[in-house]
Amino acid sequence: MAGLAPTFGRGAMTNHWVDIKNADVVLIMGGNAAEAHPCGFKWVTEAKAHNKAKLIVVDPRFTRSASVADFYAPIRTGTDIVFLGGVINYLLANDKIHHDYVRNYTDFPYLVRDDFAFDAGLYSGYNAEKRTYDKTSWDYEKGADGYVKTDPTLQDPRCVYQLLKKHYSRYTPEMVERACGTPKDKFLKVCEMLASTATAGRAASILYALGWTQHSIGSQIIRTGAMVQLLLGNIGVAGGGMNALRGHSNIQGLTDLGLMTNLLPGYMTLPNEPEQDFDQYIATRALKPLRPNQLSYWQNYKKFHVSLMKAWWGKSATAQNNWAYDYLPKLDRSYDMLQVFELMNEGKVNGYICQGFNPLAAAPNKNKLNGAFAKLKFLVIMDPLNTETAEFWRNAGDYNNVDTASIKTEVFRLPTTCFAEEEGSLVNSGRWLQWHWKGAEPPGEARSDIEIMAALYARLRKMYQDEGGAYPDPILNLDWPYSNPLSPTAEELAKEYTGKAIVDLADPKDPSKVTRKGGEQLSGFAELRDDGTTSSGCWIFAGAWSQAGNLMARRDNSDPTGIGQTLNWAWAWPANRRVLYNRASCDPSGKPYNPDRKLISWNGKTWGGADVPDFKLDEDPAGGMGPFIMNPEGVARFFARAGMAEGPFPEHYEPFETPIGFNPLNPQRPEVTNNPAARIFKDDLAQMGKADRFPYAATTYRLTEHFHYWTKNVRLNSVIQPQQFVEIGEALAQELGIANGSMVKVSSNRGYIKAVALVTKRIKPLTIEGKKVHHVGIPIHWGFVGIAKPGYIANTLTPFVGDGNSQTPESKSFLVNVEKA
Ligand SMILES: Nc1nc2c(c(=O)[nH]1)N[C@H]1C(S)=C(S)[C@@H](COP(=O)(O)OP(=O)(O)OC[C@H]3O[C@@H](n4cnc5c(=O)[nH]c(N)nc54)[C@H](O)[C@@H]3O)O[C@H]1N2
Ligand SMILES: Nc1nc2c(c(=O)[nH]1)N[C@H]1C(S)=C(S)[C@@H](COP(=O)(O)OP(=O)(O)OC[C@H]3O[C@@H](n4cnc5c(=O)[nH]c(N)nc54)[C@H](O)[C@@H]3O)O[C@H]1N2
Ligand SMILES: [Mo]
Repeated sequence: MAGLAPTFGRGAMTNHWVDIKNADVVLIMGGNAAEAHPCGFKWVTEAKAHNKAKLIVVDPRFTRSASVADFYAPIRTGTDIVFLGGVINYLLANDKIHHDYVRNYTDFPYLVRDDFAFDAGLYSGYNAEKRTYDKTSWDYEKGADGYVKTDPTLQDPRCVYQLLKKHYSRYTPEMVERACGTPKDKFLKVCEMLASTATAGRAASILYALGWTQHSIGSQIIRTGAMVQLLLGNIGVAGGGMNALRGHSNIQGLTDLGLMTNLLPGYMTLPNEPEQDFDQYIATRALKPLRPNQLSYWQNYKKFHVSLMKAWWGKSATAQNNWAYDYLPKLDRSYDMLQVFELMNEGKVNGYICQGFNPLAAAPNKNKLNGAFAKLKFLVIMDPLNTETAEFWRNAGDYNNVDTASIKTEVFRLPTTCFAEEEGSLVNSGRWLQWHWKGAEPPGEARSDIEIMAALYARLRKMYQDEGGAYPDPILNLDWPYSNPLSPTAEELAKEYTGKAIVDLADPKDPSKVTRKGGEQLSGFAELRDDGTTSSGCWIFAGAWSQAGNLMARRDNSDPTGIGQTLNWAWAWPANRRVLYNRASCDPSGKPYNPDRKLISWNGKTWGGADVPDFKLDEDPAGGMGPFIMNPEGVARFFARAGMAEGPFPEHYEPFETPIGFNPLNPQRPEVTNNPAARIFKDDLAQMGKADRFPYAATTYRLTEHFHYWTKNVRLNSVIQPQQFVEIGEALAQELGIANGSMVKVSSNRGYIKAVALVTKRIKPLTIEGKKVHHVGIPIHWGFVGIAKPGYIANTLTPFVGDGNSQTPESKSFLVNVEKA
């Protein structure tokens, strides 16, 4: 089993960094961009300086972002759905929505099946035993013609608009104040500022990161934010968007290339165990349009998939063997990080490869991980640095209290290079693939990850050749066309994932004409075919290295329209498009909603402008094709159908460790206190702490001065932030008699850490359901390896529970107690 640093959040920016300067309002919520994305944050400063933009920050703490905001509102951790649901209610009740946009570009008029129901916190189809839903009823009503029924008047009580309005009518400003602790007047002020962008000429940008994802309801928080943006008509327009500010410099590339256990490159998905039939696998992903004249672009799935299989298995992927479909693993479950460490803890995993990942420090419930690693036969660490995980077996006193002698796990450390010591591309949050060049030679015995993996592959293949094995074909037949098989170059790999023609490609309309010579690089994914004549390791990257060369290496920053659309700087997926869904920046006839920040428009014959149109260039708007071409609806969804684990409309559930112990929206129903479809295992559920012993709401976060667990190996960073501290508000410090700078013991139901108390004005108690709730802030950057002061691992405290869709752990909301140490 191999573990790469998992992506703790997902998504991307629908827009891009530079585009933030076009915003009229910026909402930073569930993130702290000034601290964690200080370079990108400069575009917020640009928007304020040149566009008179208003910056709003909503965070449990008064952060560095808040300190330069125009408006700050506090919120209790884990209650953002109540807040955002309240914004939805406000926008609908006060008619502050972009009417033309929602009527034409969303599923507002779509009718929902009669048997779909929502009752006191639960949707239809719940199975309490399995903690999952049968989602059959979560769907639209279809007519005899096979298309979804609609009511353009929006009067039908079963239309999405009416259901949405009813669902969020419970999310009143009073409810927001009671559940989130945000004073009503502050909440309403945020609503007003956002509502100012419901018109065509104004846009708001939402910037979020881990403060939204790291919750047992994280994915649904993000969906609620997206719904706010759709109501305001802020998706697809310059200065708008849902902008996920990603973490590691290339974590966007990690998800794009499918390095999640359930994904294939380009957001295709691995088959599940019941999906043994190839045609069925394709059919369930190549969705037919749900409304007339819609594109449903995923109908091209087979072209992307077959091209991927050709890239991986070359001549061995044939029409006869369904393009090597049997070589792909069929998932019996999700193998996300929580699941893998659970299996390891059950003693069901022999070996684990940790590549650029320090789970002992990064994953929740450190003590559980200690137990899990001790049950392995071997652990391989590929890392330029020493890590806590590589030394999980070392007794470091209180910091890592293990019985070394009883641990039999064999640990291998393979020193790797880091990005500065190799060339290649990094994908940023704005989906730009930017080529970089080697800056230094690797020290000592370090080898690149590629060389290590190639050498590992060569030896495994040799073993299969010599000794056979249960199913050697996928290993033996892997295509390995690199000039030095032990060291594929970045250029070779980049050309492979962007894609090429395998043989001469004939024009489908005129077979006597060749449109692309065999061996040439493709210009984009439109050239991909499902007959084995093209190959591309990641269809969304197709065209990044074309016959014109390496477009990722472009560095021309000319910006002809002045709105930051530098189409010749690097290359953005998909198709070098900078703003996703940019068709939605124009009205149905193709006229830009905001002529001052025009992305594209229709000139009567063709689409064009400052961006690469998200539409066929000659697609006449009179045909009525919707702008959300990846959805079979052609429009954006308020009603998520069966797409989410918890239900089609986001509903608030308390964090698994809740300071109030009940769900303010459904106080009478204990079974809906927490997310009924979260990722959780039995023992961990039993281990959740209660407010009687752990009364304070804790959250964890980063500091500009450190990068996770690496920079405690660097002298300068270790000098600036030498040791673990926790932030405690003045009121709590006074209650507990804790002095600024003194040592405190912070404990959860899973363990404790000791840290310096930083008593601050930046955290204030909130009143939740009549009860005073204090927050405790815990930065994450220390451990027992490195040159900073040795210390505890913050994740000793965090609960082993995750989101039901992304399985991201709930690191941002749990309960602790604080005592003088
Ligand atoms: N200097 C530096 N920069 C980094 C990193 C680093 O280690 N060091 N790490 C990178 C990585 S991998 C990532 S993923 C990003 C993360 O980027 P961010 O998510 O911006 O960073 P965090 O500090 O984890 O958390 C952000 C904020 O969320 C708030 N918060 C906590 N709970 C809630 C909640 O329930 N609701 C709301 N509204 N806010 C909440 C916290 O108080 C905190 O201010 O940063 C990246 N940038
Ligand atoms: N409580 C709590 N826990 C959290 C978070 C939180 O906010 N709160 N945030 C979570 C998030 S968002 C993240 S991303 C994780 C981070 O968790 P990790 O990704 O595990 O931590 P890092 O220290 O960033 O990186 C792991 C290792 O990658 C190594 N590395 C760097 N470059 C290379 C390379 O080129 N090749 C190889 N093989 N290795 C390399 C580094 O030396 C480092 O040891 O932590 C998560 N854990
Ligand atoms: Mo991250």
